[in-house]
Amino acid sequence: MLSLPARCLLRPPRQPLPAPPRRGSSGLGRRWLLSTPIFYVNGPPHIGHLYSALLADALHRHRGLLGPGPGRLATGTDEHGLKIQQAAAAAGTAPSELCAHVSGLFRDLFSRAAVSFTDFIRTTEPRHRRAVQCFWAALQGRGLLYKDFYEGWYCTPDECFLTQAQITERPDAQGRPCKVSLDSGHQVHWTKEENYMFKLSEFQEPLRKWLQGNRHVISPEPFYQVVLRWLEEDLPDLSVSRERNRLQWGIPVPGDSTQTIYVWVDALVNYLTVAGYPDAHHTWWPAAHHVVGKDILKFHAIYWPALLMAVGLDPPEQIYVHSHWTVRGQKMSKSLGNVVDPVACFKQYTVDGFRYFLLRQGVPERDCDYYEEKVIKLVNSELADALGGLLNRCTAPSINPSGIYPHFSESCFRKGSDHMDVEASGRALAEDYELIASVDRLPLQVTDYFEHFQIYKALESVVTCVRQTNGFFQRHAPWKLCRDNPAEKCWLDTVLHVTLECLRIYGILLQPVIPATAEKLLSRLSIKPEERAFTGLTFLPRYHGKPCPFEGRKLGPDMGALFPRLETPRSWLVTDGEEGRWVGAHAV
Ligand code: ME8
Repeated sequence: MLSLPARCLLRPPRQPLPAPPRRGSSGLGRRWLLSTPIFYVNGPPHIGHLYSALLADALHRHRGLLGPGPGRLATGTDEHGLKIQQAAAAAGTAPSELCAHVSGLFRDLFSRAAVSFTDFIRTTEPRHRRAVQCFWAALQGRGLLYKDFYEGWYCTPDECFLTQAQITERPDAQGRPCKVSLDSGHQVHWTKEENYMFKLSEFQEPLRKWLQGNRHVISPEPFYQVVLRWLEEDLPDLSVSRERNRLQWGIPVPGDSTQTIYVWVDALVNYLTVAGYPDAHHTWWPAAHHVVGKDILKFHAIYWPALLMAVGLDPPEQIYVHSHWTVRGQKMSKSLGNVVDPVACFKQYTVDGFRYFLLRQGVPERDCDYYEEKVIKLVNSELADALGGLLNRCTAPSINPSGIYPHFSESCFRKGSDHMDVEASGRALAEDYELIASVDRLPLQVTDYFEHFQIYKALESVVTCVRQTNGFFQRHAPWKLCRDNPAEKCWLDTVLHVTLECLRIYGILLQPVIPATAEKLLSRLSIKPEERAFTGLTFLPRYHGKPCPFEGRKLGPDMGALFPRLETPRSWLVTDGEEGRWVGAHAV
């Protein structure tokens, strides 16, 4: 039997609800506990799951490069509930086997995708069972649970209860009328059973106050507004258990063997489990930053903060919400057979190529569409041609035979106000000064975009600078300059120095998104691991009158093209739906 800490089981006097907590600062220099949703194991992972994990990974890596606050990134699998119980029964396998297998697929995918998770939680683990039972005992101890007969619509694929207003009628595959969730389109069933109810209605006002006092706690902003609107409607109490005879695959209610804890309460508590609840969570809670899809916003922005307040804990510091990926304009679904296999995408576009595509094209505010040609075009144009081409051109032995980080000459590229005077500014042109100003601004801009959950904008601003640098290189055509002429050599080296400096900044800033490519780029430039942090990042120090530690340094070995151009494909791989097996080629 699992032992719960005594404080979970005691029934403390009912305490007043805690005051709505204040949102923390942007997180710089503070702890952060980033999380992805934990994913259901009724089917293999697809690109939507990968996208959530990549967003969280990029944020985690970015924070790590800013230092110095310690951070964690948790992901994992949600393994209990009716949906999994039914999926296992349909597959003729034990739920535990299904869970172990599919959880392994998620874990492997995230490892392969270079998701830098520090914890991978499975809700079937003993540490989690103990946390959930302790959490339940705390709710009960505060008098916030009661038993009642619950009657209403239940949607098993979404694992949620719905009101009459949240359902509609649509014909099923055989044309028979069928009740479905308005939101997800999944079928619903009428249920009537005795459940434990959580007094969610008591939290309507505290939730409102919390949100009003923390205007940035849910981002992007339109999702914050959605939650506020939900809170203007009725907030009924929430059924938080199911009868054990219907749902065996779950954590039993402590002290009542006839009931199983509702899978969403079970799942949400995972964020506390990874923080060390019930014994050691105070170090990490409430530094929680959840990345979630818009489909599970209500669970994270209403139920979860209310449950936390109910046990006397602060709500999470931040909820980052993203929209969904569609495939060639259609919702991704098993029944349509258009579920895109991320592993096949890695084979086709490389890991960094696909990471780049998802994070560059994914705009959290709106749904984004995946199709193969778009990936190839974007990745070839921005990574292979613009970035890789630039590195290739400025390190080519014909142009830089000594293979060093060349010297910068102030007399060719003068600092400051005299740049309007062409004579005084040496050989630099007005556009060159614009480039310097853009790259100077870039690190702050990128950090600002990351902090505002706009990674796609951070990438857009890097690409704009990469293109500007290509323009600079093209404009001064260093391949036409003669090394034997001292004045030309000075300018040639300066053009190369500026270009390499730009590439160094891009390599450092791209680390959170394309870690392997950034590593290759920075190694080629001979930038040491300890020189790759965002802190103290100075672009072109020689221009600013400071010494440059890289000047004169031997470049790293040439390991070939930075990013190989992708072939135009003849096929794309999809799963065949219900069984989630990977099938062969589909003509485009
Ligand atoms: O809801 N585009 O798990 P789930 C982008 N276990 N992201 C998508 C997506 C798409 N088309 N489809 C899914 C659950 N996602 C619960 C969560 S958390 C305590 C419990 C992503 O397997 C997105 O993050 O259905 C979405 O919220 C999540 O996967 C749902 O995963």
